[in-house]
Amino acid sequence: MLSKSIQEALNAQVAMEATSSQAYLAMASWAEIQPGLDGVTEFFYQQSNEERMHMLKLIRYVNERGGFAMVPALPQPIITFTSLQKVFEEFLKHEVQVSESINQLVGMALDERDFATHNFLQWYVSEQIEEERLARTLNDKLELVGDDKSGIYLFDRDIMIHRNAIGGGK
Ligand code: OFO
Repeated sequence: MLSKSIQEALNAQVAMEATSSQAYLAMASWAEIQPGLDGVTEFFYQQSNEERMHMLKLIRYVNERGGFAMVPALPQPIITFTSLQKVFEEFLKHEVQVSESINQLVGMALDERDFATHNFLQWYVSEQIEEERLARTLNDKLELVGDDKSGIYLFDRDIMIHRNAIGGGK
């Protein structure tokens, strides 16, 4: 059985994963209407699906442990961006926040000696290492490319290769 405080914290994480999913969906939609960003579009549609899966995993865990997972109301995410760089800066910012939140949850599970939740959260800990690494790699590449159109072309062409290489897609 989950304690009230752990249940609340897990529900807050549900909201965070749902917020990530919406944020990446908005990025996908923005990218889709830009000329030539097919790779980036696909990347964010897949990221969005992945975040939804992270949310579902939490929902099912909370309910399985005798709690009640509450589907949250969500604010509208950022829907337009002034550059591709801005999109990826937001992506990294988001992932760093999610990692911090997971770390806090892990600490809380330990404090409360809720070892089942602590164990459950280890999957998220590893996932966040990969997601942050992916976001940083992509930001570094974009910084190198700057405004160079052929660089952006290659970035878009290769983005799914980087995603698969770093281990995204869970
Ligand atoms: Fe849910 O993994 Fe990133 O945010």
